[in-house]
Amino acid sequence: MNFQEKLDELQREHEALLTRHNIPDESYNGIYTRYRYPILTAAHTPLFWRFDLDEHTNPLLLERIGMNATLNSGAIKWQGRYLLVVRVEGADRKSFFAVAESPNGIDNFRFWDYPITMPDTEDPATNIYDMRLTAHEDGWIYGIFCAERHDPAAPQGDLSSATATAGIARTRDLVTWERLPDLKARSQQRNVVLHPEFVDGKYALYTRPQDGFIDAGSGGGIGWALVDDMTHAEIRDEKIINLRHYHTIKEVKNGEGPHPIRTPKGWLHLAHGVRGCASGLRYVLYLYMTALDDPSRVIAEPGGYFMAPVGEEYVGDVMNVLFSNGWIADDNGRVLIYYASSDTRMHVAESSVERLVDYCLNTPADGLSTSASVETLKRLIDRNMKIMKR
Ligand code: BGC
Ligand code: BMA
Repeated sequence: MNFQEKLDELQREHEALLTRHNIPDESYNGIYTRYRYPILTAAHTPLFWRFDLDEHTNPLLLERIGMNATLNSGAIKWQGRYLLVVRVEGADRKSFFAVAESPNGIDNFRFWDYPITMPDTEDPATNIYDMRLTAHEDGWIYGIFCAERHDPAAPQGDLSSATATAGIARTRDLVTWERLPDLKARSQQRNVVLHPEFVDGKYALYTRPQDGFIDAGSGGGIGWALVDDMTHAEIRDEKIINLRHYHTIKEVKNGEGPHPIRTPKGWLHLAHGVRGCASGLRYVLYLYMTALDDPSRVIAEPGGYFMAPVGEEYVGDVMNVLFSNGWIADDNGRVLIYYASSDTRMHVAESSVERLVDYCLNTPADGLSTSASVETLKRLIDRNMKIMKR
């Protein structure tokens, strides 16, 4: 096959992948429906990001810049369009942000031509990832993400120790981004999320204090902090609002996902929980709700996970991981949950505000022991026995 024939073939295959119709999965729990096909993979990135299309400089049509994964995406419905700010990871392990757009939120996702140029601060990060998008009532769209740097205090020869800080930027069009100073905090921070409304006239952040780069350590869980000014954001007081607990799905770590959704019965939160096991860290998703008049007060937390990996979701660069930092609530109550599996690819699941709130308010809480779980189970069986005998 000559250069042009091969290129035509690649383009046909790429177009077929991008325009593939997505299909709801058949398995039923009433709470959400997964879609069968991943919505974004490394293969969805444009061919013109990966190949030099000039036959003179690339006569063998080799891939010049490899893409490794498309994962942990922020999400926003903007001017009626479904946009993801995707964490794209190159073969060189550097993540960058790129917008992918879909007409319906379910399939036909297509990357904008250029990735986002995120300005650096005076202390440039080595890697940035996992953006949370918030269209704030102040009129800006904020993106808060993890900025990772090699730990300046690492002993010589230790090339793995790193520091995690919350990077902050804002935009009006998702094309041009104004970088603001990184969040000032006493501890390292990852999974920082901006609440969409002012609280007591201040900006409100969900935080995740951590002792080290990986270890949450004495950081007790998801925190909450009020900040006067996003252009000089500094955490002075931080309280833990959603705690980790022994022998739960969030024993080791947890972190806020996207910003919560306002519902008539409270703020609906999506988060991730992590536990350790022989095969490494297991990341699952869970939900909780907080009060409308005080978004830092938990009013419901169903026991256990909301979503955990299934099938091919288990497999990838970092096995046994579901992670979400983006969801979209449509005006009609539909909720699209964007999640990545095993740090490799993006998926969508569909639900509704009504179903997710029902799930939160009526799923039994974690009783924190086997006997409590068995009593909870027996109560449901007892009630059902009466119904089944009728
Ligand atoms: C990776 C992240 C990961 C973090 C902690 C970073 O280097 O890029 O995906 O969450 O380490 O393990
Ligand atoms: C983290 C996250 C994600 C990632 C996960 C699993 O700590 O911040 O970037 O998906 O680890 O590697």
